[in-house]
Amino acid sequence: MNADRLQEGLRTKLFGRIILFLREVGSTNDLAKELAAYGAVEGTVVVAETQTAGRGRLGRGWASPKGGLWFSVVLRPELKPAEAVKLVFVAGLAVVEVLRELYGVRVETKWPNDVLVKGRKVCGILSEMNTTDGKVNFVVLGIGVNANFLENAFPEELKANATSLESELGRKVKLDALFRTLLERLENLYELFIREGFNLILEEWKKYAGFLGCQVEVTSLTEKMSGLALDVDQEGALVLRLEGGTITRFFVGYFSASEVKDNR
Ligand code: BT5
Repeated sequence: MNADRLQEGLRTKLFGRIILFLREVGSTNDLAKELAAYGAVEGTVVVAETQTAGRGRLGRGWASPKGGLWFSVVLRPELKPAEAVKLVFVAGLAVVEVLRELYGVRVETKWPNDVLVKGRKVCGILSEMNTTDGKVNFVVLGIGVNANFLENAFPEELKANATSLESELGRKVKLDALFRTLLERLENLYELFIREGFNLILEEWKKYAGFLGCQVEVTSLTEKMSGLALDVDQEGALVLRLEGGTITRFFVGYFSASEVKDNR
């Protein structure tokens, strides 16, 4: 990845006007949250070639070898927390649309934060929110795309469930171009979400949701449940019909920066 060329021809108003590029960082989300806490403007982006402590949700790790696209965007939406949690769908939709358009891969969305190819994860999204008294100070949206490396770069335990663009396409992709296109789409969909609300985003996102109508297993903080995935509703909740016929909903959680630390 060429740091000087990341902004070349970038057609955004706000996203990526400030880009911090690092060869190596613990986690782009952590650094972006730190910058946001110091007042970084909306659209500030942190990109890294590798992450030594890449993070998933709930304290899980994220393998981030060289060749992947690992970046985080600082957002300052004027939304209530219950609305801002839906940003994870905005990011998922942006990734799915761009990967389909640029490379013709049949990627799908999986509730709430995954992008899959043939059932294997090619991208993960980590949305973290910082709030005070029910007001959103900032959201950091982290996106990790397994791009230019093969399966042997994954730790053994991930190989069955993870894939990369290079594995799927049989060639490398241009990371700079992927980054710019993603950032542009993300900004467009973010604006749409702020202007028009969640409906359009959700309807589009659901078009790519291969899991709907399938038997799925959901792990929440407290329990594991399996059932038929009926829908994702207006609140971003997964609607599941359990074996006995009971309908239950799972919500997308969110963590403020401090809560994430406390949970470890
Ligand atoms: C996610 O969490 O999928 C969110 C991943 C977000 C990564 C980006 S990279 C830029 C930014 N900076 C960060 O530190 N994070 C964000 P979750 O749904 O909790 O999934 C995590 C699980 O996915 C792990 O427990 C593994 O099983 C699996 N996994 C780890 N690394 C992977 C990879 N590179 N590809 C596919 N699966 C992976």
